[in-house]
Amino acid sequence: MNPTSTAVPDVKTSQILGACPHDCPDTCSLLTTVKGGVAIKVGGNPEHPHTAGALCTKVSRYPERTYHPQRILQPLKRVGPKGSGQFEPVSWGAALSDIAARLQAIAADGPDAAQAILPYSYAGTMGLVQGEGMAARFFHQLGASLLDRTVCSSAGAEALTQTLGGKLGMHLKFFAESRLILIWGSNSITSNLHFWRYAQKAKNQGAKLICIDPRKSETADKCDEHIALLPGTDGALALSLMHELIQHDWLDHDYLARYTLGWDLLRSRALQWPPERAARVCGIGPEQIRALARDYGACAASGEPAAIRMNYGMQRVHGGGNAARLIASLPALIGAWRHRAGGVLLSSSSSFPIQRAALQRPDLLGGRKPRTINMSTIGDNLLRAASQDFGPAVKALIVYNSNPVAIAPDSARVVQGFERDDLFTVVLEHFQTDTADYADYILPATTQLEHWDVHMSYGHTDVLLNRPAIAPLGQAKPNAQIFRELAQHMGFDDPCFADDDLTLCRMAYGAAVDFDELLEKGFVTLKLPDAPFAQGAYPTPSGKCEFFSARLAAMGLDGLPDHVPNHEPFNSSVDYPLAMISPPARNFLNSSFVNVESLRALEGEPLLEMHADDAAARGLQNGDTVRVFNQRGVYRCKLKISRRARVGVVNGLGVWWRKHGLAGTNVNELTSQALTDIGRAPTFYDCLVQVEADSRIGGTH
Ligand SMILES: Nc1nc2c(c(=O)[nH]1)N[C@H]1C(S)=C(S)[C@@H](COP(=O)(O)OP(=O)(O)OC[C@H]3O[C@@H](n4cnc5c(=O)[nH]c(N)nc54)[C@H](O)[C@@H]3O)O[C@H]1N2
Ligand SMILES: Nc1nc2c(c(=O)[nH]1)N[C@H]1C(S)=C(S)[C@@H](COP(=O)(O)OP(=O)(O)OC[C@H]3O[C@@H](n4cnc5c(=O)[nH]c(N)nc54)[C@H](O)[C@@H]3O)O[C@H]1N2
Ligand SMILES: [Mo]
Repeated sequence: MNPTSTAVPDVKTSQILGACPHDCPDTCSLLTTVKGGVAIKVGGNPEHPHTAGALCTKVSRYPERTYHPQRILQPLKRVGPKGSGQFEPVSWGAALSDIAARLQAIAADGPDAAQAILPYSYAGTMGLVQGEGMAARFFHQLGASLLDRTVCSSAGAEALTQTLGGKLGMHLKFFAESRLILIWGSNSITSNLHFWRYAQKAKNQGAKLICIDPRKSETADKCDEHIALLPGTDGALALSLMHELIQHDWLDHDYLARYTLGWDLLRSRALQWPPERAARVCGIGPEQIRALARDYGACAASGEPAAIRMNYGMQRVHGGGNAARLIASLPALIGAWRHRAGGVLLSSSSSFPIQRAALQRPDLLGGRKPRTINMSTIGDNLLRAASQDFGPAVKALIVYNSNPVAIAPDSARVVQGFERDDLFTVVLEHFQTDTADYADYILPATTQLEHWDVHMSYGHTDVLLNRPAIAPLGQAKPNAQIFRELAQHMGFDDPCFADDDLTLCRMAYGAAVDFDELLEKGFVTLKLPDAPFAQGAYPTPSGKCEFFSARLAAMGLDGLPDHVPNHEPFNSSVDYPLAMISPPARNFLNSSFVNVESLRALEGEPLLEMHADDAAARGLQNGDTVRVFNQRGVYRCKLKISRRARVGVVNGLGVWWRKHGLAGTNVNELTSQALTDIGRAPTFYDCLVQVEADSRIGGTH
């Protein structure tokens, strides 16, 4: 067996090196076993240190997903009303000619008319080639609207950039050497399994693990302590922690003086947050805050490394950006960065020397400056009329690597937008998702087993390569190929539209990564310092950890981070007294995998977790069908009385497909389009609701 050979359609068994394409910090190295041209097993590459030969349950089921009987394997054209899901097969030639003609007609309507065309994509694949490679070239040449890709992480990303100078932090493997790990807004066992391995190792060597999360998650179960704060109150907790560190002088004065900016200002602000005040805001006891500060401060005193694994769960609220800024500031107070096992990790993305300009060719805009549309408010944006402010109404939408009808907030508005009869919608997909139901054309895309790609990671610092393990199924084509052919139909003649996928793979990192090594091993570890900020060297304008950000101040924002309350604060509404969060389900990846039967069976059905006291107060029983509702909509699902829910907070897990829900809806029927303080991100976990028994029990869907 030669693990580096490409797909050969014979009866021999071969093993092909690949990369997991999913939106997850682990970015695993895959080893696909192929027999007679068929992928029979997808496993973890034992040679890759972080993957260590093990995959999560869902990606182990990749053959089931790839060969799923409902894979879309030929182009489809809509024949029924939008949303009805009725399509008929059509040839690639006919589909692409018609799509090109429709786009050309829109673009020909005036100088900036192509702005009425909008790409909509996210991280269905994180691949640099099948993501924004050829697609970006296509939309740049066209002069289409730009998409602000904010739906996941942009509040936290902006916070890191303003504080540390980039999406940078601790290296994954050094968590194993930490003595204290705060797992902050992250259900690592669900969403960052390969980090959990290192955390376990630390724990086995005596480290203390503390989970900070409104939900008693699987991860919280395995930690030494759990702090179940109310959603959106992390900023108050961080400020109060700082208060205690200052009061007890658990500080690294030398680090603060040399490598930070704005300490006096931050110090004064933190001193306004004694534990009693923060405890009221967070809905926890002041002694929990004091204990947390003692643990964190002890590391300052002893010089033992204290680490924080933050994840994006804590930034999906109004004040998510400010809270992330405060948490990212904590390690500097105690000088945790001096040790390679100390500091914080939210994202490692900025470590990667990606050659975006070569890959995406923004120069093809040729001086045109199309508007930018925020993907998180797609509902409202599809419903906006032409205006001076907005420009033309959106007339065409090209969706790839995303399922906005299921995953974008405020579904009622999103669906209303997608239902518009005058909107021309093309969806590149593997499956007939909730979004594909509204398409004029569905184009069959290949999966990761069928195409080339290269990857970065936001949880570690290895570049990965993905080789095709099998030939494309049916008539499916890689996204890049679809855009290449569409470019041809549009008459785009720049030579860059002829670059094939392997050329694009080489271009993604250019000379910064040894491509031959990547071809051979499937991964290349970037050479980076062990402890990035041990001697300052922050890539901020001041070169310091910026507690105070002059850049934010220049944008008219508070230059100093603060606790910013939710748009919908707990206790602010009589009608909607419960806070609802909707974090990831373990066996789904956002809305991906929901249609894979064996995984759906593990998740059961859409559920709302509720504390027994909240259920009793409403006369609700476990297993009742309930109406969860607020001013935006109604979502029906089964109630699960669960110790995982704290009083006052309900958890609606996973992003189910609407069509698998009880009444054809999912949890995003309730979430709002309001944005975060910085980073223009959505606020999925900043959402008040009420819950009552469904009077239509046993009734219609
Ligand atoms: N299995 C699986 N893995 C995934 C995903 C998935 O859907 N399924 N999603 C992937 C994606 S897209 C991303 S962005 C990453 C990271 O995804 P994240 O969304 O960060 O994923 P989690 O760490 O599972 O969940 C976040 C945790 O934050 C908690 N939380 C909610 N609100 C708050 C709050 O206000 N404060 C605090 N402190 N905690 C809060 C939730 O209860 C949950 O346990 O994971 C990826 N990995
Ligand atoms: N209520 C609530 N809503 C949320 C979240 C939450 O926690 N709660 N999480 C949010 C977050 S963090 C994120 S990142 C977003 C994620 O939202 P999306 O990025 O839309 O992610 P998915 O739901 O996984 O949908 C990705 C789609 O891409 C398709 N796909 C995969 N690979 C390819 C490919 O190679 N080619 C093509 N053409 N298609 C492909 C898959 O089949 C899938 O249907 O959801 C957000 N929505
Ligand atoms: Mo995400």
